[in-house]
Amino acid sequence: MKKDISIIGVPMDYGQTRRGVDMGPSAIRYAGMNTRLEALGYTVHDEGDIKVEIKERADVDKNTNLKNLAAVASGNEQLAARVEEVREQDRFPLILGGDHSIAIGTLAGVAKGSENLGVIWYDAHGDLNTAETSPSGNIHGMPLAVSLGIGHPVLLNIGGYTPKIKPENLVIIGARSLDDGEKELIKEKGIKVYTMHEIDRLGMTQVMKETIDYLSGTDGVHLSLDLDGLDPDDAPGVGTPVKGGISYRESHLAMEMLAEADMVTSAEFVEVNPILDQHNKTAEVAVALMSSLFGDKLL
Ligand code: B3U
Ligand code: MN
Ligand code: MN
Repeated sequence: MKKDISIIGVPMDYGQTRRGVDMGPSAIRYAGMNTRLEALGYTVHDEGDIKVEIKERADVDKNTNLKNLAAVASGNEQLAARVEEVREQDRFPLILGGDHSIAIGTLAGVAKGSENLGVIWYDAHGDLNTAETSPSGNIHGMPLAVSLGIGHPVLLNIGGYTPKIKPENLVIIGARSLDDGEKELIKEKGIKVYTMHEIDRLGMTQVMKETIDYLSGTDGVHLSLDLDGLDPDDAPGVGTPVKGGISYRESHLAMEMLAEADMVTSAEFVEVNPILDQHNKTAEVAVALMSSLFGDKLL
């Protein structure tokens, strides 16, 4: 892992309809992120937040079936540019959400110039919808499809190129709420998915061993961790909780195994909504998981 970490907050809530997720970056900082990472020997450069323009919140557009396209696109364009700068400085980009639509900008920045970036998508959802398959028009349900090159041209062109990643370099972990169109896309593209069924059956140790092995030939791995991948008992402060999720302990194990494999080159922690949380518990979980990802050991 690089010894310099650059933190970028993205107070974005236009990718979905529940207010408060724009305060995620503050909640995560408040939970003691910088101190935890510094205690592990890293130099933390907190670059502050992207300026997300305040726009009138629009309902789903009849022509595009998307909500707030312009606001989501402009925040992501800025993010893509900032992430690219961090990479040029040879630092580890650590992005704080914000709703998951920000993965479009993060991936645009981290995948630039990389033919085979690996991605771990830790999430209850697939985020593989398009305007055509989305039940909601919420762009936070679409960033993975967009990164694979499927979606609205404005979103595809963020960062100036498409696609950002290849389906064979992607592993989804924790899925338990997939829409029909997403299931079709998974089958069509042959995407590797560990649903909760496989996690229960194989155990997290095996799931992570296989994931690490599967991604071993990539040029680095981006971890996109949606806190709703965890069980709502452990991470209640999210906009779309889904029962039966990954536990706190399994998540720590997953992060520790990634630290051991030393393959993660960028990460984002998204969908922390302090308004829906219990005493900042979900932000604290995010920080605890970051600490394991960056090599904290129990002994
Ligand atoms: N798949 C649904 C729900 C959803 C996706 N991501 C979240 N919720 N967090 C949709 O709206 O696309
Ligand atoms: Mn998500
Ligand atoms: Mn999700």
